[in-house]
Amino acid sequence: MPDAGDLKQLRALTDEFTRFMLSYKFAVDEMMTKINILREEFSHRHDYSPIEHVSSRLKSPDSILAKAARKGCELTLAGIRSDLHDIAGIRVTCSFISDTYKIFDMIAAQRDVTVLQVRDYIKEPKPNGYRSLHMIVEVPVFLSDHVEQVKVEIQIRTIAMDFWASLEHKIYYKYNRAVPERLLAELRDAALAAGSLDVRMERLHDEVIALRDLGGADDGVMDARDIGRAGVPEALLRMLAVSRSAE
Ligand code: 0O2
Repeated sequence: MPDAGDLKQLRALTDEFTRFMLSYKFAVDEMMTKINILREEFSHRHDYSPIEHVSSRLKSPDSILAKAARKGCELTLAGIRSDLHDIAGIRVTCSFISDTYKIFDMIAAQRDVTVLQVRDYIKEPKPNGYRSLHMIVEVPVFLSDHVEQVKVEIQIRTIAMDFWASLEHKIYYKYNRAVPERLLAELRDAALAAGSLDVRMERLHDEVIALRDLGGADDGVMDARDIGRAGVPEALLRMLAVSRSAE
């Protein structure tokens, strides 16, 4: 049975690990706020949002330990903090390839964000077909007695890239990392198809934007937040007046 000293030490270690994980949670909160502000402000200024979806996750303690062992990093919190870059992760899904670079630039331009590493798997896809734009950033987290610089991995990709990556991830784990060559070839093929779909969709989108800029018709829908702000057509007002006087 553990004695009081052991229990005290266990409690102190648990507390230290909890504070370690909390710093990553706070860093994710900071980055999510920044990204949501960019998303809202961009849609307000440009009438469309380059971001379709944002999600975040923290690596589980088991997965942190497994990756630290795999990378041969020093098994201390300081060693893990310095060598593991993706304990905190954010994924930003965009409609179009150009949007992924827009988001990247907007994040990198923030004064308190330091970009530590960039991996552009969109320009240079991985041999298996994986495409995504990765950045490791560091953000300050203001705690009660000190400021900590915390790393966050941000993956930015299109819907098609994300669809491919989540399917590939599932297949990879289903086959316990030993995926049959036939499936690997199909995945490479699907990645190429997703790549050309991205290019076609962006070209179509650019055409639609050009038409709209020439004064094309509106698309017939409105955001619920605009109720009360959008004007009511004169013909509709006249119709309401007629039906009211008939009541
Ligand atoms: P999980 O389970 O998603 O967290 P480094 O961290 O720099 O030592 P790493 O991890 O190879 O080296 O960096 P890289 O290549 O930037 O990959 C980081 C993350 O990108 C991975 O984290 C995956 O989430 C994703 N990723 C990279 N390559 C692939 C791929 O081929 N297919 C899919 N589906 N995702 C990929 P983890 O920790 O490997 O996995």
